[in-house]
Amino acid sequence: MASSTGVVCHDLYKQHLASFPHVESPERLQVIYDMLDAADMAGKFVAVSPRPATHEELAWVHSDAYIKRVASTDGEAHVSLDPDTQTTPLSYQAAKLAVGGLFSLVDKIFDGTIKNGFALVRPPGHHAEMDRAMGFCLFNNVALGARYAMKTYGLKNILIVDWDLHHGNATQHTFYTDSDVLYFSTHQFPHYPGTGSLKEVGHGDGMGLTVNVPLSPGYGDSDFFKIFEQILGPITSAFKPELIFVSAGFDTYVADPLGGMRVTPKGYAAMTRQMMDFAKTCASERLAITLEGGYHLTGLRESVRAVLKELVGESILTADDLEDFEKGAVPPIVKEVMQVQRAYWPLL
Ligand code: Q9C
Ligand code: ZN
Repeated sequence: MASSTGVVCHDLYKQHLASFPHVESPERLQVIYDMLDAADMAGKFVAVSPRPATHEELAWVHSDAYIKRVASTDGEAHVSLDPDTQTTPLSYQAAKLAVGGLFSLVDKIFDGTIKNGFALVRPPGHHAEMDRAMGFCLFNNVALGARYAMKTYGLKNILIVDWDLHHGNATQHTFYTDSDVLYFSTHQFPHYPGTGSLKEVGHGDGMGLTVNVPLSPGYGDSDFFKIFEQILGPITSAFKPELIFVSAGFDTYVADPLGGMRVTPKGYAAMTRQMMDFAKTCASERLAITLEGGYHLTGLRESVRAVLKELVGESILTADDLEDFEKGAVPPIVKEVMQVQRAYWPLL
């Protein structure tokens, strides 16, 4: 049977920050691509070829001056755009191909080749603002992917779930007053980049379409499961997205060097199952996942493997695992989020 899960891979993604010391390293994708080539994974996925995004497409989210600033790094040995964010000669090309990877994934979902997929790209995107690089990100891949889906397929309701350790400041800002895109983020707080408090709920036409779940360190598999079940589930049924994106960071992994969370590969599998269930309920199963952070190499590899296995219906979860997550205690933050969001989502 032909697989219905796509993966976006490209060697150019490994050229960004090649032979440059950085935690957001090419090795992150190398371990993932090697895992995909191993016997137990090979042949299970549809290879989706990315194409580079154009200047005009990047301008859906970024300013002309900023796009030109990133373009000016093309071929340059090393440029620092932000204290955390550097470029090497092929970074601009890789960044355009990362954005285009999301476009190609969306195209393959809408032409029926696949029902879901994972863009295994870098650089990551959710911190890249309209006019500046931040937090290892050059262009906002997921925000541009959502704009692409709206413009190309006429979508009116898109859900972006951001489970990276860090708040996706730039994704939130892109859609803050937008009635078409619901942004939902779980993140360590207070932590980099500083945004993502409970009180940030959107503005104007976007009021109630930003949902932040700020978390102290230490949250694990069943906590994330309960947060998605209790808050995201009801909101998603009411919002009825036609397509779901996930900004999937794996820096909530239990041993990640940048964070203090305790998520394991089984937790990511369960979260993926939840996203698939939400997508099945309202979005004709359309689910596009993109890689953001995750800096513990073997943790990243095993977590991405768990997500991919879930997508193809070869779950690493047992019935007991799922029962444990379902029986888990509801963390107190759930009530706090509900109290704030009830004004916009009466079913909470
Ligand atoms: N300058 C992603 O996970 N840490 N980005 C900054 C103080 C930046 C993380 C520390 C972390 C960025 C995609
Ligand atoms: Zn992150």
